[in-house]
Amino acid sequence: MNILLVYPEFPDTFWSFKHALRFVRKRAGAPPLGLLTVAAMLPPAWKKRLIDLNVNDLKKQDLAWADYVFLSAMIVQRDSARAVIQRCKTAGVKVVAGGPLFTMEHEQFPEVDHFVLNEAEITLAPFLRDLEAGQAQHVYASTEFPDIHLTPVPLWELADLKQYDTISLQFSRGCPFNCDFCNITSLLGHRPRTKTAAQIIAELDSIYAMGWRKSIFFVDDNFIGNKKHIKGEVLPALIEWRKGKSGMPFSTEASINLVDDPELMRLMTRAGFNTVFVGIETPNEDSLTECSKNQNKGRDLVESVKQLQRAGLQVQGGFIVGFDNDSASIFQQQIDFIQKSGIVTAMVGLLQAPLGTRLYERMQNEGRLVDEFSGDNVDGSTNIIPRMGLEPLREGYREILSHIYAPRYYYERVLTFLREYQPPRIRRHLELQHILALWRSIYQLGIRGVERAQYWRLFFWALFRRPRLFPLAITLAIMGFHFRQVTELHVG
Ligand code: B12
Repeated sequence: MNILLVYPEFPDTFWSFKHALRFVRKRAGAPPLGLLTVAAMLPPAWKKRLIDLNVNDLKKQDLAWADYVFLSAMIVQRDSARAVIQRCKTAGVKVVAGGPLFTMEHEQFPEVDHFVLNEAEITLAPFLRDLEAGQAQHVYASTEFPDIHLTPVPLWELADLKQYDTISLQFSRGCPFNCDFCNITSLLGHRPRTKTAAQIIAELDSIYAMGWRKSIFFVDDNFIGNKKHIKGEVLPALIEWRKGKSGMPFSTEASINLVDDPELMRLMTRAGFNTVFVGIETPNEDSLTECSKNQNKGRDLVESVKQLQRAGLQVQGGFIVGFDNDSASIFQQQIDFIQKSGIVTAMVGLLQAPLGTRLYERMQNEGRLVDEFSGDNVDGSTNIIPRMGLEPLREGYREILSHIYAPRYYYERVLTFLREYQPPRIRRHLELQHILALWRSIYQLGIRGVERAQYWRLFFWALFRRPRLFPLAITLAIMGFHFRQVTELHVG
């Protein structure tokens, strides 16, 4: 059996990092972990190949080779996924589809032969059994959440790793919190399900053995969802694993209460974590109450962010505007917060209500749902009618984005952050591409760019005042270029 695993193309979005990846000559952020995990669950005798459309084209001969195309996608990849399905139909290849896009809206894709929805640890085996018996059904779905102790090491060797900047791996699924706009708990449950330390070490070993030294993104919904387990077992194992190795800095996603546990922060940075994405959402306490983001309430959020930075963790933040409790002053409040906290990568979006959330239900009951869900929470669109009115919200949103990603404010924020930041000691692994990226940044940002004054100021500040942070300073300058391109795309 020949299985072609296909990952559709991402549009030019905030998280695509397309404009930044050009500097390091990479085609895409990370290989598709879902597909590579599924590949490892297929019979070993089957032949498997991966086409990530963010990296390669899908050629006629690829389709001619395949008995089945296994397709995975997020909602933002909807258009590209449709085009792939169409091509498979024309070529007469059967399509098996899974992953978040199809789990949420498989009815929209009548041409797909088989849907293997939810988590493949439960739904794939019955599909494979039926396929072998020649009686595969149209839809396999489950409301159960599998134990991920048995999830195999993903087949990273199917991906052309040279084309990527990061590798994602997963330690846990699910989140213990209850934010009303987030669909993670309906997709993956409340109780964090974790892998064992041995599983994670086996995954890291296989990546390290392939020669990978660049960053690793732990794509957990909340890495600290089960503190006891990570403090007692996983982080000590990671600290041990890291000894004598170079490169492979870790990043992840976690809730703000990480800052309440200094030992946890210390263990994380010793294990090699240097970046954490945190859902900050809003400095407006009433809006935090409205969306039940209780873990963010009753604390000085700017101070919490700075504590994380001082501990060695760069904080990337998610922000939302458009809560019912937001007034016209929210836009300036968000700008002030973002600038003051030194959150360089600030993902700001309009409040959206994904299917399966409590917010969705409330909006439906109040007759405030509109349109379909774009799936990109940073494109200035929303599927709800905001209380403050759509136009004022969009206008304020544009104001935030054009402010925080304008070179003057962006670079000011980079400096605010770097002044605070105490990076963990991770033995550096220098690659030729990093040096070339520096030259490209000098040309693109320092000579041709509108940000040239700010670029050189940061360049010399880092070089002379904080030389250890110089590579990070250049990386952030390059990311700022990407954010501005995407922002201009959405807000003009
Ligand atoms: C890592 C990640 C990213 C990375 C993607 C890196 C990459 N190239 O893979 C980055 C940071 C770029 C990203 C960005 C975004 N993401 Co994201 N992301 C995730 C996250 C945290 C983990 C994904 C992952 O790798 N999981 C691990 C693998 C093993 O799980 P999986 O892919 O779901 O695969 C399993 C099953 O789905 C199934 N399966 C998957 N594919 C297939 C295919 C077949 C054929 C079969 C049989 C089974 C199958 O089997 C696997 C094993 O069980 C998820 C949340 C989550 N926990 O899943 C959100 C998630 C996928 N992201 C989401 C969203 C909305 C986004 C963004 C729009 C913005 C945002 N809020 O984050 C952007 C859009 C991307 C873009 N470029 O514009 C949503 C998608 C919702 C949807 N229905 O589409 C999710 C589910 C989070 C959420 N709250 O809903 N994201």
